[in-house]
Amino acid sequence: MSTTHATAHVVRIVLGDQLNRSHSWFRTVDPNIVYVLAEVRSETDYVVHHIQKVACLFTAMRAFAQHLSDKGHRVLYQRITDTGAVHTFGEIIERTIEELRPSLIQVMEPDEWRVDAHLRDVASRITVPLEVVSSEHFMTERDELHRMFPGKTSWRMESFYRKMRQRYAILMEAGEPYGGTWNLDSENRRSWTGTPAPPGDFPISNDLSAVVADIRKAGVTTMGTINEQHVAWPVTREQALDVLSWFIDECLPHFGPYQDAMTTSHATLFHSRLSFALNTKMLHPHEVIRRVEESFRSSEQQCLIRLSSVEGFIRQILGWREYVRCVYWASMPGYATLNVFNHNAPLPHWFWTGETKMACVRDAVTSSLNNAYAHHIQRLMITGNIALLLGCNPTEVDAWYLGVYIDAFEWVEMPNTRGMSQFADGGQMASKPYVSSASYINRMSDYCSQCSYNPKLRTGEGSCPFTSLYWDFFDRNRTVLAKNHRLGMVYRTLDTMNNDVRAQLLQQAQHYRSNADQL
Ligand code: FAD
Ligand code: DLZ
Ligand code: SF4
Repeated sequence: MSTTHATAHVVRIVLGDQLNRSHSWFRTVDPNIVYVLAEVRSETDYVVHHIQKVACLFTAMRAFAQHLSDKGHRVLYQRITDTGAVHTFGEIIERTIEELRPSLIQVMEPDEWRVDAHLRDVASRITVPLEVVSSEHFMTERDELHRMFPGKTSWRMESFYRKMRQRYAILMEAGEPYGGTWNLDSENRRSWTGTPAPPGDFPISNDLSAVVADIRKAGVTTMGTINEQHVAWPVTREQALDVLSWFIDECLPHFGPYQDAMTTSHATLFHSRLSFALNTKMLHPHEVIRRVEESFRSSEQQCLIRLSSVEGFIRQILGWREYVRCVYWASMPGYATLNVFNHNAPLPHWFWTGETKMACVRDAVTSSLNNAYAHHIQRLMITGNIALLLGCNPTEVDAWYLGVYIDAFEWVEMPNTRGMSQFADGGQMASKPYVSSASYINRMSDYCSQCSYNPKLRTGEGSCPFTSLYWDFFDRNRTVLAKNHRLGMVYRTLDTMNNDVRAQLLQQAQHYRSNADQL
């Protein structure tokens, strides 16, 4: 796969999450252009990643390089174990300049601020021009929020999403939302008690033993577990398309209503598991949306797929995914330090072991450690919820989320974690903090019946930590939150509570916060 040291006019760097076969770069084969992909320690080590994430990413990069080479492109690939390997993108570029003497270096727009800054620094040091081109992946530009909502410094996903539906004519009819409503979220809040039957077998199982051996040989520190011979993530475009077809056939009909449901008996329920394929650009968001809309329109006579499922799914990709990216680029680098509540508690040890008596947290953390995956509501309303209620430092929370999930890249991880789940931005991207007491978790899951704590008890031995911590959170963050009109009801309830009851709740919460590692 690697080329000789013959010179090249242009060197194009392809980052590990830029595996977009349809990019215009690859339309023609030109012997004067060399493509460079590299496994580097700067990327494996900026946070401790899940072993499945590193193994899948390296495998997908290797397969992509092989694909380019098979098509006749000149490709240089550095494996992490290569003798003489260098370990930043800057060093890769400098070495390539020395060896190939190009007159131009090109990169696709990186998705992370950290890498963007690094490449800008490299560009200022090298003698060859470095040109940045679009990754041709997203459906919005980095500065979209400024253009869509001039002068605003906080935004709401719903208005963004409606504009996107109109711009791309998705689920629209004669200029109006299909079915007459933009958002059918209110239909999507069912719990799951065994029916409908869970989806059929996931179509992918890869043997990644060889790449795992390389990662271990290189001494990369990782977290989580892996069953090396059966890794259930797509690592090529063909596999990603198989997952998309599987999702449409097996999951989409039930995606909407059970989107927020949680159960110990199925880790992914009707969720697509497409985020890794999307974030590494093996799939384009527009093609996923198109396939889903087409399957709905072709089945609508038979009513096989509900509009609420299709709308709910499309909103995640056309709405949330694009929106969080725009929030990221509108707010970095300052966003990474926001901490409106001054939360500074350490993340409890059970985030790395799953060893907690709270059944809901145990299930969400164990799934994360074993599968590099938890679905959205587990991330938001279980692990994110408890971290916020305990007052954990958002930087520690960010690092955990950025490491543990297969799909975690900072542009999408940080607005979701620091913004949506920890509300550390004070409401720049979400209108209120996503926290709940036991009653929500009990309603949406089968966790509480398997728990050492009692969801009905608010204080005393065995009382559910979520409930007392919930009231304590609003009580101690009154200065930041009391003026929020969406929280009027919460504060009215807190203020009309019997004084003794409130004092007991706050005392209980204080006890739990002081003993977080023992929960
Ligand atoms: P599905 O439920 O099947 O949804 C389909 C697709 O919609 C996903 O693949 C994803 O591309 C997109 N999507 C859904 N929700 C969001 C969202 N809130 N933001 C962006 N895209 C969304 N997603 C990531 O891709 N990377 C992350 O690092 C990440 N970190 C998160 C951290 C927290 C605290 C929370 C609350 C959410 C996070 N999400 C992240 C969003 C979401 O949880 C995942 O995209 C989703 O769970 C991936 O699983 P899936 O492919 O089965 O998704
Ligand atoms: C996440 C990651 C990891 C673990 N390793 C590599 C790597 O060795 N080489 C590479 O090019 N990319 C890797 N990545 C993805 C990058 O971190 C990602 O491309 C940038 O952060 C831009 O989003
Ligand atoms: Fe979670 Fe509380 Fe229910 Fe236990 S009782 S599963 S801690 S919500």
